[in-house]
Amino acid sequence: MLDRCFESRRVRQIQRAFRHGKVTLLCLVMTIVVLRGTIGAGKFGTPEQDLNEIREHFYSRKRVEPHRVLEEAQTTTESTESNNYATFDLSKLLVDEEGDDEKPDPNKPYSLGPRISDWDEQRADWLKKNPNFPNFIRPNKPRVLLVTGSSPKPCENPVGDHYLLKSIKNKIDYCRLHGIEIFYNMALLDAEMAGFWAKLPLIRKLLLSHPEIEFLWWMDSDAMFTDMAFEVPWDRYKDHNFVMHGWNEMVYDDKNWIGLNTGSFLLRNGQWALDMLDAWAPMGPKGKIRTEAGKILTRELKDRPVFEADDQSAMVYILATQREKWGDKVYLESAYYLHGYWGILVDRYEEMIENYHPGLGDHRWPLVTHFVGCKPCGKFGDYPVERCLKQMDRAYNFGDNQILQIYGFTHKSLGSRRVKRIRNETGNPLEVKDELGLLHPAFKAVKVSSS
Ligand SMILES: [Mn+2]
Repeated sequence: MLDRCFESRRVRQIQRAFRHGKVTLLCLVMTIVVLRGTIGAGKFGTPEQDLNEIREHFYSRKRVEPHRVLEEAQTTTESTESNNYATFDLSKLLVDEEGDDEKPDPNKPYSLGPRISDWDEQRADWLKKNPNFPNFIRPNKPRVLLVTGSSPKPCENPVGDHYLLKSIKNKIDYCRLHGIEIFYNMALLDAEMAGFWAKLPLIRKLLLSHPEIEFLWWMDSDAMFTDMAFEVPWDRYKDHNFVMHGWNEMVYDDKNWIGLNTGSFLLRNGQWALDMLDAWAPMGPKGKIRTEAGKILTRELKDRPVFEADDQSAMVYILATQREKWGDKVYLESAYYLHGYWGILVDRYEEMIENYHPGLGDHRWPLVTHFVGCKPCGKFGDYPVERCLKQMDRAYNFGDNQILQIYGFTHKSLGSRRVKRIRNETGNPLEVKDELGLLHPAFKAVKVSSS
């Protein structure tokens, strides 16, 4: 009986030892699995390689130190802060600092800055003293600065920021191909001129800081280049200072508020531009001035809805009422789309691809597609959000196809982010010619002086 008792106890002991052994073995296997994982011996590692790497792993603790530190930091802060970007509440970051801006004097008329009346002389003098910064980079090829920008704050919906990224990528592509410099602004330089008026103080500042710039090209963030091959006919504007898309009759005869568009325009650096900005600015200051000016504009201009004064209506008003003062230096361009309204263009892209080719810039292949009334970064636009975003994707892809073809790719369709190959790889990459000649276009060539 006692023996039997001892017998069964031993059996239990052996069983327990076995169980322990199994656990130990499991631990060993787990350790090797984990070590292999962290060291990354991968599926191709031989046992010898594994051993070597395990040895290296232990002898070079320094190398793995940051990993360990990160893990510790993660476990200690987990309770209060999250590492999860997907669920992070953005409003935590968007606490607005209290405004300590100087309050404008209501008795002083608004001004963009100190009065300058000899800018042409100052600039000519500077250009003479700085021959390495010529305002023309080739004959008939002015030095151009494309200026665009967006709000200092993130968009209302994060997807808006994604479209801003697409929009700047699109502009970078065009500017790189055409030898144009680019400036992206995210700072509100003058709180008085928030909204569509913010470009005025910015443009003035850039003209005065960069005398080497001959033309400043303003482009809204909601406008995209859809013809990467079209070069602006600079020679056509040699006697003009201000180029906007528009029609003389619609502006000067009809005073129609959409007779021109200020979403994409060219302004020549000079005293004339400073004077024009001074004439343009007075309806801009926010509050009572902008509201009251809006009433005048709605009353005086054709078909203008009731809303506060905007820069475009103000420009139509200035030109229509002071044509003799400004008209001879303003070129209202309608031979190509310096600005093209998206509503009449985006559904025709396939038809354009079928019948035409880039480089035309006009209704056959628009230089710019401008998403007037879509406000992907704001709260409310004039059109359904889905339609705007879908069509912006199409415009982006339409333009991007001309970039991708340089490298032998294209979007699967205008609605698709994905791309496909359009030619085979070759062992003689330098002999490949892209269809549009955009890899080394003539308009990008730099003339090196022989001295
Ligand atoms: Mn716009």
